[in-house]
Parts: sequence; structure tokens; C-alpha cells
Amino acid sequence: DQLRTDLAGALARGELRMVYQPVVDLALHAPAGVEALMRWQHPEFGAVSPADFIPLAEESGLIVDLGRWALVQACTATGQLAADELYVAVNVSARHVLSGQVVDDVVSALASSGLRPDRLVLEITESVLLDELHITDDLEALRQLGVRIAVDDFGTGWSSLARLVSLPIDVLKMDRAFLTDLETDPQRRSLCRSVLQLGSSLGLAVIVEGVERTAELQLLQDMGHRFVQGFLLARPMELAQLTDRLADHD
Ligand code: G
Ligand code: G
Ligand code: MN
Ligand code: NA
Repeated sequence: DQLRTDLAGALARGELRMVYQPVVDLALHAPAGVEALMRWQHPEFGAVSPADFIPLAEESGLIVDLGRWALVQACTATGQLAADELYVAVNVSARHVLSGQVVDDVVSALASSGLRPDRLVLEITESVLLDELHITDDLEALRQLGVRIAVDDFGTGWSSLARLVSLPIDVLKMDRAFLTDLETDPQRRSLCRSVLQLGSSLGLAVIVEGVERTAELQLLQDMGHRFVQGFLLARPMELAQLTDRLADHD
């Protein structure tokens, strides 16, 4: 269809850009890093959600080009921030990982941007990590570079917790589904607390995604939880806005 056709030229026409959503460290009351998220401004249809165009890019294989571009954009932008400890997390799609080109693309993006490897996090969805047994070598290679690996949407596909434990990973991003009814349902609270404990007992950093309400934040703080991301704290923003916001923090 039309979107599919248009997406092929979107990058060349300059219709794609990256926005950045802070991940807040509640212990330091400051951003620990940002997640880079892609945006497509279509000349006719306006903003098209990545939830709609990323699947199209995956089907056509265009995702490898888009993913490579996203890595360069995100690494370059982050390398230019005055806050030189902030990390950037880039979503890497299944098809890009399976193409076998991610390691080379990461090496190139780090080289061209000069970003320290320990400032780059790659977000890979849990289902890919569980399904694709042969990507472990690539994950190891990325970690050898000093890059960290985050499991995105954690908890949505616990088909094999045992396998997850054996993977070379650093960060769990708890799916926002775990915040549902947190305020009203003690069992949901126990579940959330258990997931957080699981992560820390595995030595992983845990980020709670999708925090939208003050009460949720309060409950997480009461649980002693540290890293949060969500509309309550900050929405995804343009690089210029991020720079301003970071300047305000100093
Ligand atoms: O930003 P938003 O919440 O609208 O993103 C919707 C979905 O698109 C999420 O699953 C998110 O991970 C994915 N997404 C956003 N930006 C990128 C990107 O740069 N690369 C990939 N592979 N997925 C992305
Ligand atoms: O699949 P992934 O975790 O990468 O998705 C990230 C998406 O979640 C981004 O598109 C971002 O816009 C969205 N997001 C970030 N914070 C919130 C939030 O507080 N609520 C909701 N509903 N979505 C959020
Ligand atoms: Mn993500
Ligand atoms: Na997620």
C-alpha cells in the first residue's frame, strides 16, 4: 500500500528523525540515560507511529537501513551532549539482529560518532532473545565491545526464564503491563515486586516502563526501585529539548 511504498524513500527525503525519552534515576533525581525512538513525518498523513511503520520496514527488509541510520543518529547526538555520562538506548529489531549485520553497524556507529561504547545500550525484545538461539554469539561480541544489552518488553514472553538467565544481558526493561492495577490490586503489586527482585537477584539493572501516574511512582519508590521511564517523568522529545532539559538540571 501507500505507506509501504512511501517508507522506502522516507529516509532519503529526510522525513525520519529520532526523539529521546529520559530514563530517570530516582536515587539521583536525574536522568541516567535516554531511549531513542524513531518518528516518521509523512508529507500527507502527518506523524505515522513506529508501531505501524516498523513492522512494514521489517517485512521489506528496509529495517536494516533504518536501524543502521538510527544507531548513527543516536550515537552522534548523545556524543555531543554536555552530559557525558548519559547513555542512549537504541531499539534493535529482530530482523536487523537476524541479518547478522548488527555488530558491524554498531562498530561503525561508535567509530563515526566517537561515542564511548559503555554509553550505548541496545534494546532487543524478549521474544527475539528467547526464540533465536543462534544470536548469542553476536550478543557476546557486542558486550565485548563494551556495549550493554537490554531485554525490552520483559515479562511478556516468559516462555523460558531459564534461557533468559543464560543470556549475556545487562538490563531488564519491565513491560508496562506490570503497572496495570498496581494501585488497587495487592496481587499485582506482589507480582511487580517479584519481577524487580528477580532482576536485581540476577545482577541486572531494571527499568520500569510506562509510568504515567504519581501513585505508581510512589509505590515503586516505596519498593526501593530506582530506574523509571514514562510520560509522568518525561515524554519523548526532540534533541534540542533534551539539551535544554539537561541544562536545567545542572
Ligand atoms: O515510540 P513509540 O512508543 O510510538 O514506539 C512504538 C514501537 O515502535 C515500540 O515498540 C518501539 O520499541 C518501536 N520503535 C520506536 N523506535 C524504534 C526504532 O528506532 N527502531 C525499532 N526497531 N523500533 C522502534
Ligand atoms: O516497545 P518499547 O518499550 O520500545 O516502546 C517504547 C514506547 O513506549 C515508545 O514509543 C514510547 O513513546 C512509549 N511510552 C513511553 N512512556 C510511556 C508511557 O508512560 N505510557 C505509554 N502508554 N507509552 C509510553
Ligand atoms: Mn524500547
Ligand atoms: Na518495552
